[in-house]
Amino acid sequence: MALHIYGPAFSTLVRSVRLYCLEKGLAVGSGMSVDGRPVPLHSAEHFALHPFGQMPVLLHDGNRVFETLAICRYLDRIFPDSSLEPTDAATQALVDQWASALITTVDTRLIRRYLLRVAGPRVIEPLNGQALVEAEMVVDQTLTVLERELGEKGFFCGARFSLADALLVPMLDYLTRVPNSEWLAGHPTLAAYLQRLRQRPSGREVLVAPDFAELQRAAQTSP
Ligand SMILES: N[C@@H](CCC(=O)N[C@@H](CS)C(=O)NCC(=O)O)C(=O)O
Repeated sequence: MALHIYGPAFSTLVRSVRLYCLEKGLAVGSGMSVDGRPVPLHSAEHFALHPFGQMPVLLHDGNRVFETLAICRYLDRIFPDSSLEPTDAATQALVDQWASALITTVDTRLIRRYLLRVAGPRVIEPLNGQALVEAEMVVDQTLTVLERELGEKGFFCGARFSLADALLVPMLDYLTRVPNSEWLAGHPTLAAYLQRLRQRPSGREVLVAPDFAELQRAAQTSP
């Protein structure tokens, strides 16, 4: 049964799930549609898929799963892949602790409190003045922590791609796309890591320039 992610291809978390699927060798579709029918953002049908009107939502074999971590763990159970899932408890905990920190603390600092307020599909509360300076400082501090953790490793949690990489890379990719910013210039280890992950087949397919018109198209073509 085909895997489908409800959510726009530009969403960082939709990108994370797509990267994770592709690294598992799974074909996956995505978009603001279900069974080929447009489902606009925050429509009644969207809230029927996700109680808080968020994305991504995975649809597979009659199952509907929301929350990115739950989606990826569902994929692990249905499509076990020893190359992506650590078998020892310590490495599993390392990946899980970083996956959790990336999707909460890091996502909040880099995406919700900064990126979506300077660029993105709908900048509702633009950052200016002191608030901008403070948000930028937090982004820089967070990148410093991430760079220290990555160190000389090939991937964020060791020698192999893991869920942590699928979560982190879309955020770093977007930071490099903020106009007139040079976020990774001061963090060369993260910059080289991002380049390596962009060059993988999964990165080439997913980490492309965002198309923010996807939301409008779903709204316009909805019956
Ligand atoms: N905790 C959720 C967060 C989901 C989330 O915030 N998704 C964003 C897109 S990346 C979203 O749906 N934004 C629209 C909204 O909240 O209305 C998860 O892990 O999936």
